Amino acid sequence: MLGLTTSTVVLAAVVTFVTAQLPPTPSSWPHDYPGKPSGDYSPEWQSYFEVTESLPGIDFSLPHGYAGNIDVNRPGHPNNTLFFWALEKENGSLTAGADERSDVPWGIWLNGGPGSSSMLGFIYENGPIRVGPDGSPSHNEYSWDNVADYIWIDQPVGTGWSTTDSDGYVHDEDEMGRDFMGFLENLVKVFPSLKTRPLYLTGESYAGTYIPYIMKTYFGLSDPPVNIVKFAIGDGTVGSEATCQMLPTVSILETYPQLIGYDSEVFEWFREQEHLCGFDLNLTYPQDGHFPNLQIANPTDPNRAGFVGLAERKTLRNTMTRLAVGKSYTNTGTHAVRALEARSDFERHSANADASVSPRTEGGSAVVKRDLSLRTNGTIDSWYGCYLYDEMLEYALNYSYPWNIKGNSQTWEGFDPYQIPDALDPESPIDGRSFFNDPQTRAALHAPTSKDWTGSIIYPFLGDPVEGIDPSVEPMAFLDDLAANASIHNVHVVLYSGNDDSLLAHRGTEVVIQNTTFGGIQGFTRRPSTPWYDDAGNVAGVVHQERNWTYVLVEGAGHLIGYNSPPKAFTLLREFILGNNQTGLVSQVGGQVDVLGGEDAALAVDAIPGTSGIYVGSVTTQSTVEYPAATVAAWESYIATATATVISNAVKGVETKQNGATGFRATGTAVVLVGASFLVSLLACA
Ligand SMILES: *[C@@H]1O[C@H](CO)[C@@H](O)[C@H](O)[C@H]1NC(C)=O
Ligand SMILES: *[C@@H]1O[C@H](CO)[C@@H](O)[C@H](O)[C@H]1NC(C)=O
Ligand SMILES: *[C@@H]1O[C@H](CO)[C@@H](O)[C@H](O)[C@H]1NC(C)=O
Ligand SMILES: *[C@@H]1O[C@H](CO)[C@@H](O)[C@H](O)[C@H]1NC(C)=O
Ligand SMILES: *[C@@H]1O[C@H](CO)[C@@H](O)[C@H](O)[C@H]1NC(C)=O
Ligand SMILES: *[C@@H]1O[C@H](CO)[C@@H](O)[C@H](O)[C@H]1NC(C)=O
Ligand SMILES: *[C@@H]1O[C@H](CO)[C@@H](O)[C@H](O)[C@H]1NC(C)=O
Ligand SMILES: *[C@@H]1O[C@H](CO)[C@@H](O)[C@H](O)[C@H]1NC(C)=O
Ligand SMILES: CC(=O)N[C@H]1CO[C@H](CO)[C@@H](O)[C@@H]1O
Repeated sequence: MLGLTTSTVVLAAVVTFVTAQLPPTPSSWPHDYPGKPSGDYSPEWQSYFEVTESLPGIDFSLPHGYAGNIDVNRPGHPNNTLFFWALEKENGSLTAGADERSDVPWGIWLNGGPGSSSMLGFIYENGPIRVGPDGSPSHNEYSWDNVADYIWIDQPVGTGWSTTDSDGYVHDEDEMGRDFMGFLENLVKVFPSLKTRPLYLTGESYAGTYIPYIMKTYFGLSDPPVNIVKFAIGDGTVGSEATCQMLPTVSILETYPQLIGYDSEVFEWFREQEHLCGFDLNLTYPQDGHFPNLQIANPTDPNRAGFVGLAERKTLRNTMTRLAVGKSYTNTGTHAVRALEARSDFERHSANADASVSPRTEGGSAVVKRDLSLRTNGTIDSWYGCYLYDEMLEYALNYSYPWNIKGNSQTWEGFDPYQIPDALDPESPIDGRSFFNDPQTRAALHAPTSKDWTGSIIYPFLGDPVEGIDPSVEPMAFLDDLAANASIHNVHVVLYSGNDDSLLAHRGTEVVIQNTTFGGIQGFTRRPSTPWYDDAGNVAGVVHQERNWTYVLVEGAGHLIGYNSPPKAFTLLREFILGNNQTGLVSQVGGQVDVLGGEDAALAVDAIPGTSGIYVGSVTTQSTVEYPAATVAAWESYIATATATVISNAVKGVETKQNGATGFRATGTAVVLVGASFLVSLLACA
């Protein structure tokens, strides 16, 4: 495939590649372990699910837990089950009786995909086990079961250790929601206190699609099986692909100007493209009227006909249906984000046709740049169309140090869409197969023997029999309705984002919030700019809360927040998800607006600068690349002017509304460097 040059042939190759990777839809079913009760689910099943045997390589004590498969009650599909692994906060807290502990919270964690196992979260993010790059497990003291009884669930059916017959994979998100409710009905028969105890439904990435659909199903039930009080989505796919992935490009560049070598000309060029594509939405607080339904303009270059064809076949449009397969996809053992990969694959093979590329060397640090003069001249780039994210990645891999040296533009290794400053090549693997498929683990967790565990599959949605892509509309399309239901049922909402995530960057989440009416007003009424702090007392990002919606930006973490920073993820959970910490809460006190924890003008910006260092090395960080101080300084003075309008407007708003309250820092793009050394040490020990 690498030798192919004409676009038509490449298109065929790419499509074959994508189709060929669609997994068959095998059947699987739960395994009957000794002592399985015969009747309907009941507390009698607790001892069947109890995890009593030790797990391989675990030389520390794990919280008391329960695991196994539970039916989803789908008519005609008796083998359709979800797999769960539940951990008790205290011994006996999950096995409480029906009327006990009625105000004690419990939580559910869902990874995304679609097709990613939540066991990945268990061993790489927020569970008590952390599997290292060499496959050996160590203890994560920031496991979420320290805050509440927590249950990691593999879903939809067929994902991870969840089972389904080959005709039983979900057709769409509505079926997913019904399956999930069926599972919960049975789960609460086993653990009766869970029926009434407050449930916090949490997840990440494509769970940004699952969770709103689960909530929609839940709100449609007159007698729901559980009592959901809050849902929280991290780096989620709530908006469309245009909103979540293309629109944030300029704010990503502002966060990590290293991606364009701190080059203001290139930045201006991207800003022009952003404007031409209609992605320069102006967020106002509050927002007045819905944003348009953004479209991604296709390339117009005749040589890109294949790309356009690919886009029209939805293989590209629904990139996010395949996103979270991400790092864990085990075919290559690297972080191939598959649809992105397919897309980039096409471009890479055709890129030599791009005559305007003229690398040059600067300053001895292997910086090259593309000559953009005359490239577009006020029009949408004919080569990329409005696939701005793709253009940004390609630009970095081709021209920006260190990606242009360390990255492999054939395989995309060396660029981590999940965590921008991570330029490790190869990546630290996220796998877990050897741990979960160990017979000892399998038996201890009462896992199926009819299949092997894999971290991610390309989920085959039966509603799209040709390509298996999720046919359901993005949750943004019904978010006003969902928010109204949430208000009626007093369900609180938390949306959080890692500042270093490029795949589903925080700007997209902010657009989603400003495009939603909750508590009778569209969007937040004030720009988020209140700092929150980690347990060491360092600024950890921005928090903002209004009318039972909370937004949290986490600095020093990417797409997988618990992976990058277990302590920050833990504090986030304890304070803002499970907890009711009111930092960032806007309230009216005698006609005066008050924001708990204050507002910091330096945080009232489109983009908070990321870390200055880019981590390079093989599997673990060997060194950190920083651009020359003069380059950075020049950029800072440029960007302060370039974004001055936005910043001063924001601050003016704050001052007016606060009636002269003090405490605002000077305007400008103060660099908030948080957690650089912390991150390095984390990666080094990961
Ligand atoms: C936890 O409770 C179970 C019964 O539910 C009991 O068998 C076990 O010994 C207890 N473990 C600890 C550490 O107390
Ligand atoms: C369901 O599982 C059983 C094994 O328990 C298997 O024999 C049967 O073929 C499965 N049914 C389907 C429809 O896959
Ligand atoms: C809102 O709740 C109604 C039931 O009151 C339900 O029919 C509808 O599907 C729900 N919609 C969403 C998006 O939650
Ligand atoms: C946002 O505001 C800028 C400056 O006023 C304007 O040029 C741009 O067109 C606006 N964007 C949209 C999508 O309206
Ligand atoms: C804004 O919300 C409307 C529906 O209320 C939707 O049609 C539109 O696509 C959304 N726009 C963005 C940019 O999210
Ligand atoms: C760019 O556009 C301007 C008018 O908008 C035109 O005068 C100029 O010739 C164009 N340059 C090129 C190289 O096409
Ligand atoms: C927010 O939640 C509180 C209690 O949890 C409730 O009293 C209040 O009405 C809710 N506010 C809105 C705007 O939904
Ligand atoms: C709320 O969270 C902040 C973290 O930003 C922390 O500093 C503060 O102590 C918390 N407040 C309470 C009451 O726990
Ligand atoms: C993907 C891409 O743009 N590749 C190009 C990067 O730059 C080198 C050197 O100029 C070209 O040979 C590649 O085609």
